[in-house]
Amino acid sequence: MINTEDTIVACSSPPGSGAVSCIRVSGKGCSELFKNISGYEISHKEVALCEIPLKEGFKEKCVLTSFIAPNSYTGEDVIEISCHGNPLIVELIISKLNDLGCRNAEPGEFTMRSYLNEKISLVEAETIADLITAESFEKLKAISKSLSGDFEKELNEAVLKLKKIRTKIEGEIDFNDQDTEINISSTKTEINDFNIYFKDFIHKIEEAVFVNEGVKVVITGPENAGKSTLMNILAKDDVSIVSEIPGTTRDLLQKSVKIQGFIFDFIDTAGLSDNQEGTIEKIGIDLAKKALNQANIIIELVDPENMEYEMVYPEKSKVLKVINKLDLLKKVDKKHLCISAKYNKNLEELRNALIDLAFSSKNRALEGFSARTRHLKLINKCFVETTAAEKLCFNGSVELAAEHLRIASDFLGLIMNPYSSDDLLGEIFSSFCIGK
Ligand SMILES: Nc1nc2c(ncn2[C@@H]2O[C@H](COP(=O)(O)OP(=O)(O)O)[C@@H](O)[C@H]2O)c(=O)[nH]1
Ligand SMILES: [Mg+2]
Repeated sequence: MINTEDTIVACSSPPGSGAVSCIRVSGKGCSELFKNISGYEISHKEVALCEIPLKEGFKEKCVLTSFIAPNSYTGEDVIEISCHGNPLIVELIISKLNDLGCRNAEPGEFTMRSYLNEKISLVEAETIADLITAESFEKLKAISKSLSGDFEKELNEAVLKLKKIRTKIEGEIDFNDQDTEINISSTKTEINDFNIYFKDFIHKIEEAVFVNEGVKVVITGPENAGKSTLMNILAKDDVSIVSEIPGTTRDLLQKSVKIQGFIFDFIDTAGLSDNQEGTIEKIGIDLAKKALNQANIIIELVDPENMEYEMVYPEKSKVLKVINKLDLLKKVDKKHLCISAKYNKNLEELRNALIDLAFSSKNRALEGFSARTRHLKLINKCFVETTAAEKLCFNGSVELAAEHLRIASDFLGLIMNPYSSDDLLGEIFSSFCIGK
């Protein structure tokens, strides 16, 4: 059960030594605490300089800043205590606050309270967590667009479009008298239009997730094609062992690389060839299969000796076939990108091809916003339902179609308003850092 009745405390600045550390306190008990520590009555945006007695006569000079509910991050009374950035001092202050009745906050608990007090939406809360961990300027820009509401605006548009269709179809069902057929031709068109629009919307969200969480690129292909060499040159680091001995790579090796500011997670695999006999090789192949299932892009790397290599990949995979060992190639294959991983030839072309596959020109110009896999999963579930509804409507099963549209709406609704199940909220907020 989520408890929002008590007063919580945590260090909100990074752990370790620094010039200043910030301890955040939130909850109903703040006014009493403020008075107790500083001797002043709490008022909004009051800043008080005071010495807090800690242990055996040791005192710490702190700056206390107060925010009165609802005008604070959490929507509750909040005190922020700035002290010298020594972890020991932070510990002593928190321990003192524990003695005064404060409970240590769980990860993300301040932001969860902010959400529960309707200061921010769930999408905003998630975006704040992403903002804190963003490792590139491009990502920061996309996140700031989501924070200013771009993603929610697009989402609301989809919600409203769907609602309009539902209202119409449910209205027609309600007013249908038993003797007449429901006229559903315009409803059919509307669901069809919605699905066309929604497909585009899904692409947008996919790219928004790529910007935020990175693009997973799995390198596969026959043994000795140069997969590990390619991995190393893309990673600008010796991540994988390169060897002419087949079957050297067995584990999955992963490395994040920035290309034109976007994050790509490259995964080097053992490839999928069936003539790898040993148990360890087989484990490597199983791992490779798993990775392929989760890939956003698959690079199938072949070399002049294995040009006929063919594999079946998971449905809907984006596969980029690339020919390596350009230096050994007798005739350049115009249909495919030819590179040399070892001699660094046409690698820029490969990087551009990856960007083209992952992002539309709009997102490349960094006009896009950010989103999360959680959102995309729900949006995809919604699409399964609206596609089913379209089919049913065409077959004349209007009531069933309406039911699928209702479920589709519910999935979209879960992005902004998950069931307020404690477990689900706990799951979302537990990935936050402590003190946020
Ligand atoms: N000639 C040539 N050899 C390459 C090239 N790229 C990789 N190799 C060699 O091919 C062999 C197999 O490379 P490796 O990266 O281990 O292949 P993997 O089994 O696909 O991971 C090594 O001896 C590499 O040096 C290339 O562009 N040209
Ligand atoms: Mg290898």
